[in-house]
Amino acid sequence: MSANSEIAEIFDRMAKMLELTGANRFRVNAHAKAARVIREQTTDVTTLDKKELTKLDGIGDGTADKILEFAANGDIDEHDELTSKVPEGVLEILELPGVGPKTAKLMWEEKGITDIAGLMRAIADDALLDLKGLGKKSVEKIERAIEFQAKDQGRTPIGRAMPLAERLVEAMRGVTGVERVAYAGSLRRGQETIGDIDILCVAKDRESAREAFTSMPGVNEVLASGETKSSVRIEQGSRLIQADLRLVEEDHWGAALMYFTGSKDHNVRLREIAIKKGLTLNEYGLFEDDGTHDTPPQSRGVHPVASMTESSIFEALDRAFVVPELRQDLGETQEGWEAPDLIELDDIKAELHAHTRASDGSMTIEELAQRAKGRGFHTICVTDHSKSSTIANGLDEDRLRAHIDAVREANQNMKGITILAGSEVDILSDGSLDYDDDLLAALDIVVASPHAALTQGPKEANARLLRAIEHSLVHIIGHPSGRLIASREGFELDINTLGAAAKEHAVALEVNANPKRLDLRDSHVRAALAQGAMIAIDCDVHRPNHYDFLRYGVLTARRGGLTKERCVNAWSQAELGAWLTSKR
Ligand code: DGT
Ligand code: CA
Ligand code: CA
Ligand code: ZN
Repeated sequence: MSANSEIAEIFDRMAKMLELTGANRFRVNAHAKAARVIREQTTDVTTLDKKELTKLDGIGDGTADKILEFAANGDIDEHDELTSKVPEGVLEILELPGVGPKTAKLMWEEKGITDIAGLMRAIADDALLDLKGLGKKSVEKIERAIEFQAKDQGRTPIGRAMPLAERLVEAMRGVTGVERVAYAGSLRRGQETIGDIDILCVAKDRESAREAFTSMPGVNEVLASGETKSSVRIEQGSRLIQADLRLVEEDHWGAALMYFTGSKDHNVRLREIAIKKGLTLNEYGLFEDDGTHDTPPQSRGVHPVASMTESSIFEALDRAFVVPELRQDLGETQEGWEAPDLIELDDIKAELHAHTRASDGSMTIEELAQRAKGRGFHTICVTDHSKSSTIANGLDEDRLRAHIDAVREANQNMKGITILAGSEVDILSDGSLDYDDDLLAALDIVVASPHAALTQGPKEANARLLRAIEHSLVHIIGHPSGRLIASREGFELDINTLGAAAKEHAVALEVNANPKRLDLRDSHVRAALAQGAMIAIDCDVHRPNHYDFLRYGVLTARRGGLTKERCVNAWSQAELGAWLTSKR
């Protein structure tokens, strides 16, 4: 973690703890503001002196002193003091959707609830209902949130696991004697969450490979270090992630990669196919073997039919090569299955959902566009929030009109990329939109997204989304289910109905590429495509580095079987323009 994000996190925590200990609003807000400002700095704030710090908008004398304190000591006294007052578990409770600071404070002070386990007991005992402002419905909501989190516990979002895995692979590649390294497992399949990171390695000198792996920076604990497998727990942000290193031989690299990439169900199918052909498939290769021996073929010196590469194994099984993302046991191992030409990162030529400082983004229109241009995009759409999203500083009608003018002007001035004026318009709880049609019609693009009332039941939620799809001025439905991975379940989508309606009304359904969202998810994409719908893959850019989310959106879409023809972001400028104007 960079110093800035570390300090920003500390200020965020302080803001929460101040609120929980009843500090005044002004102090709470000053800390929260400081966190936002620090997070957005491009220079390391620990290198600045007091004068430079106080020049930053939102950093006063007191905050500057605390940053200097952190730069000098690596911590902040006020933070330590608050940490000693507020139990860690209370902060965890505060993270639950549906629990605000007021509620967490009441639970703590009046019921002595200081962790999730205590909260679960209190719910089971019906002990929360006499707390001010907590009705039966809100207690049920909290209970669901806890259950939902428990389900996903221990799994790491791909957005955290991938950078770590890449760092590990890169570091191993630099170790003397290491000839091949790759990550396998759920990460290679592009799953939205990862249980552990599986790394395969071919090394001349196994001892130094093992040694390098178990002493990698960030390793917190070595769980095992044996002849062929080492396991460590490694720090990434505030989490510990398990990573396994498996040492394999060059001559069965493909078989090992295939075995440890999985999925388990996919592997089971392949082994069944092998058996039917009188062969045995394992992590050492594909062998001629009738299955009557006690020892495995590789131990009897049987020479494999295929083992060096994955494709040679698929070929020897008379099956088409299956990219890792599709190894899901959804028919891809059947005879005659045809590999779709899946969308690739480089196919994406437009970002259609992005925010500027006008609402809750950190960039100006020009910065946003420069970055898009740097990525080789032909189009960037400016889609700031609409008026009902007050927390996100959504634009009222007057501000939106002025913003449209500003976008048009920026578009005039900037060469090499087209900047379109749009909005991310709230889909209100009844499915109506947050602006009048006249104003929507003045926009080049309308992304309609649900932001509030995200706990609606399926009937209401699907009717709400359907109404937005049917609206003649809408192009894209943004993060349709509203889920947040491991924290909010979101709507239960009737994806078949929504996909069919999206096709009928020429609306694209979004795969929001933010790794906290990945919404639509892989199975939704698959179903929506089967109904003929188009898909948008958007980063929902708020900060410069959010363009990097794209890979996660693409992986999710690939898992759903998306080809570039059906992805609006992969269309040429002319095709995209024709679709957008067809709704004006
Ligand atoms: P994860 O880590 O829970 O996100 O999921 P995976 O798929 O990475 O699973 P993991 O780490 O337990 O194992 C990696 C791959 O190794 C898995 O996808 C298939 C293969 N594998 C592991 N254990 C077995 C097994 O007992 N049987 C079979 N057929 N394959 C296995
Ligand atoms: Ca794994
Ligand atoms: Ca594993
Ligand atoms: Zn957005």
